[in-house]
Amino acid sequence: MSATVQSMTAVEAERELTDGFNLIIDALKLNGLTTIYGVPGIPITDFGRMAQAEGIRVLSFRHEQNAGYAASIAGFLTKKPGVCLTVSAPGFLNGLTALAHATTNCFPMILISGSSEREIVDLQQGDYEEMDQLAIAKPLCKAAFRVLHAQDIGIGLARAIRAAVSGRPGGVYLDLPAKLFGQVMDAEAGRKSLVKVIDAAPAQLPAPDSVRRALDVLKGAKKPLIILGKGAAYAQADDAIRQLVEKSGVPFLPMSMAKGLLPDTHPQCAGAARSSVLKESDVVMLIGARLNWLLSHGKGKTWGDAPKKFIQIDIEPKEMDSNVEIVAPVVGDIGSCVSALLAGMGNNWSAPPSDWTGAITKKREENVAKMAPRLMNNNSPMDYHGALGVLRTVIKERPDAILVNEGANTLDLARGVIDMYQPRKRIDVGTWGVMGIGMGYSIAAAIETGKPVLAVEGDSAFGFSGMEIETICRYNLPVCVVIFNNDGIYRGTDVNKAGSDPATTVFVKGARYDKMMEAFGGVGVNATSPDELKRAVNAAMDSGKPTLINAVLDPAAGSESGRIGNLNPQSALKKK
Ligand SMILES: Cc1ncc(C[n+]2csc(CCOP(=O)(O)OP(=O)(O)O)c2C)c(N)n1
Ligand SMILES: [Mg+2]
Repeated sequence: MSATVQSMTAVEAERELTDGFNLIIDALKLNGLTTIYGVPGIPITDFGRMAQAEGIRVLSFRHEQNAGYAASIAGFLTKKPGVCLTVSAPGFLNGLTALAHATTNCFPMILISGSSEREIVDLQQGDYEEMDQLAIAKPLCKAAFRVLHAQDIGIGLARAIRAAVSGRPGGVYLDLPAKLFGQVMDAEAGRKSLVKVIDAAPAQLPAPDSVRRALDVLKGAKKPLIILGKGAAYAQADDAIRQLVEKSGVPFLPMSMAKGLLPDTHPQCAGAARSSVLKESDVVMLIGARLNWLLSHGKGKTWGDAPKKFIQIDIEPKEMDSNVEIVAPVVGDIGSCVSALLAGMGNNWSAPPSDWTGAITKKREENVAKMAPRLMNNNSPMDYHGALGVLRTVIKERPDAILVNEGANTLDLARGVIDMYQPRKRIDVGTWGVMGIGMGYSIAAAIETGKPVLAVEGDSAFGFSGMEIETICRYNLPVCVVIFNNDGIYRGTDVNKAGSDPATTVFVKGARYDKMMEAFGGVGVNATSPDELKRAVNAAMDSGKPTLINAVLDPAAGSESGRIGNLNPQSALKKK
């Protein structure tokens, strides 16, 4: 054989082979998963490089937890699993909080972690980053899979996708041992082994009887209320939900991340009359909302003494009767259930009694009027209401911007003050009230939607993911971070009376977070009054330049734990 023929044969032979690296990339692309959030390192560095070279967008973060939160919210925003990629043991563990968060919040997400040599890990012989990751992930997610052979990559990813998005969505762990990446197999057989998932989240139609029962209960109501949860926002059944609310004439209350499904300024929105409608309603229809702690479990003082009937629409049958009796369970995907209810309502549905809707409108108007002057103050240093009055207008003028929000007072007050106008534009701490979602969410929101992002962050909340402002600058994302800097957790005024260490809830006084942003080439602004804040935020939203605004708040502004101080256990022995 001549030298040329020889090398051609070698090329030919190579062409007919594929390997784990390529099969994973091909499987992801085949299923439309073209964005990865992660942190590189052994054994996935080359995988990330190759994925990038093959047209997958690979966003490198500074910490896996933030990449994980990004993936989780990408899942919420797109109904496709968000993908987070990490190294073994420590990287995996860093991503795990976000995986558990995704599961708790019903966001579809796949955490893909490289792992060490099975033979050594299982004999506990001390491998590099040794850990039985699959076993550890299992209780924290909806499903967990490990792929050992290249020919199983297609099936493995297909199972992960289905588990993440079908039924009630959640987090899935996919364990890929280092050896898998380099495993070689015949290219044709490899192609055939890939699986394109057809109809990953099949519609689940509600039983006709359950729909009739729900409508009968709703029809009999004198004081009906609809509560929209983030499951309703996730469903992307926006038109049907709006039609159901409007056709029924029933007042609605949006949970935090359901705000904007119908505008907060909608005449039927009872957001500004929340405490009275919860107490006084007689029939409550929950749409993609759970009766967990955020709704006081459907009982107790919050819900008043009047007897209540609950109708619940949820894809998960086990959700029914989780806290109180559900007289009309409707199990199915939100889109199908809402459409079936709409169809069952017919054309002569009568609106709820006007003394009920009128009383709510009156209450709402009173509360809005009470709030209005506080939102217009120009105090310096700022208080929450002065600063939020500005941001409320920013979102009103830019209803398609995405609002990210975390903190205690910063969260609770922003949720109440900032009206939302479009679905899935408000993303926040979710079911756990977790701090640390801020920058990961902001990055994913910008990447997945292409819309400008406004992140309203408590100074403590920001600290959990603050290093990712480098990531924001690196990818030049249209993110404006506003830090409500009150020098601490809840307040900056606590004093430790017992020694020289600072109190546990306070930070460095007068910190200048804006200077951090400048270190990475972003725009940093120190804003000491609502007027300055307004100018800075508008400039950032107009320019789309990565910006961080240090909003100087009165350190005494804010209360313990924001609006949930009642959840703090109290010591009977506490010194007065
Ligand atoms: C991961 C995590 N750790 C700790 C907490 C407890 N926590 C609740 S709110 C909060 C910070 C509140 O301070 P800040 O973000 O500055 O908001 P402020 O009330 O001062 O506006 C903390 C640490 C949490 N919710 N999540
Ligand atoms: Mg604070």
